[in-house]
Amino acid sequence: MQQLLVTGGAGFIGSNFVHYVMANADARVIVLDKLTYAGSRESLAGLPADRVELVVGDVANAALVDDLVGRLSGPADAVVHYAAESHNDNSLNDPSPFVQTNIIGTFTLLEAVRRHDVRLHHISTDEVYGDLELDDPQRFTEATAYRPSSPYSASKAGADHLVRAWVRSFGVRATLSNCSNNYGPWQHIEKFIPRQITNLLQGGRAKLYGTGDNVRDWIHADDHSSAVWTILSRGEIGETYLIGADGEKSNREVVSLILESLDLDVDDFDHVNDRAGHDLRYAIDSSKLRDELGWTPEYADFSEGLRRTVDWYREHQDWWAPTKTDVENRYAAGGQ
Ligand code: NAD
Ligand code: TDX
Repeated sequence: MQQLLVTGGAGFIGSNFVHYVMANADARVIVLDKLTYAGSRESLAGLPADRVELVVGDVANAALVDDLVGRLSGPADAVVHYAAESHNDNSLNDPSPFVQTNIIGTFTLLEAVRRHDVRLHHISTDEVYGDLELDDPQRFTEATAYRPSSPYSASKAGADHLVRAWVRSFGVRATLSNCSNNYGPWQHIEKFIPRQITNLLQGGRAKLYGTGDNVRDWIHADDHSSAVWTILSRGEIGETYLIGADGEKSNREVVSLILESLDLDVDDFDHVNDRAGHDLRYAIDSSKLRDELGWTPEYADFSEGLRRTVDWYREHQDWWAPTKTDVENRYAAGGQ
């Protein structure tokens, strides 16, 4: 049976991928996850114990990573690397874990897959390309130059460069993907969409950074998982694929849709302090993935996906409510 090592598999997008693999493939998964504040065992609950093993540990722990990668020996076995510090605001407050996990962690993994000659798929973000003007007709493509803005995106850019260098210099069998903003179940409530939903569910108000004109290109996490699976199955070694679902929306539009889905007034939000260095717009052209590998997203209707996400947070208060006060206190300290 195919074996996958999924780093960061107890986080938002990694756990979605593990569920996807269990539902769609005949594979076993070892999850390597440090269970930082962003990881949760609950996100993996209910999966078959004989096919999913959770190893709690650090992707920058060379001995542990070498041992786990060494267990992969079948022709279709692979590492799928999601583990990262992932929140821009946190990277502005303390960049150090971002450098450690995103750069040193990726380096550690690369050395292990090089030693054991194991296939790697590296998960990255559209933020490595910096931002676009609101009226720029060009979207990001695989040829766009790197121009990261924040400590988070710079650390992801550094990791991407390491992966490409290991492909070229050492013949490591790796593919890369850079995806746009994800939404869906199990996303940490520090992030934009779940923060607004949970504020409103608790009777608070939505909080828009700055003017709210910033644009993000939203994709449901299920579609990110199917895209990664497509690349893992049919992608060409050494290639990068951009993943996006044509989901551009301004933050203000997203807040309005969330307010509407909760039957609240669409003006029921506050403008709060802007993020330092706040990227204006991201937008992905995913033609290469669609044309060369035949991938298409399933969630065509963002407002429907968002409504389902609102329902999910309503039904999973036990998961998020215990951390809500701490998260909001941290935002309040920064005027956000
Ligand atoms: P997340 O913060 O929800 O989850 C990250 C997971 O990694 C957590 O389970 C955490 O415990 C684990 N982790 C952190 N440091 C670790 C370490 N040193 N060793 C082992 N595990 C560690 O993040 P996410 O939103 O699910 O993002 C997953 C990946 O997808 C990241 O690489 C991120 O850069 C990328 N990405 C995210 C988005 C998005 O919109 N969220 C978009 C594009 C790409
Ligand atoms: O309360 C808020 N109000 C607000 O207006 C928060 C938390 C955010 N925002 C804005 C900032 C961004 O313009 O919403 C937008 C989205 O913010 P985040 O959820 O923090 O996402 P972003 O910074 O765009 O990065 C995300 O997408 C790319 C992920 O967190 C990254 O891991 C991924 O690489």
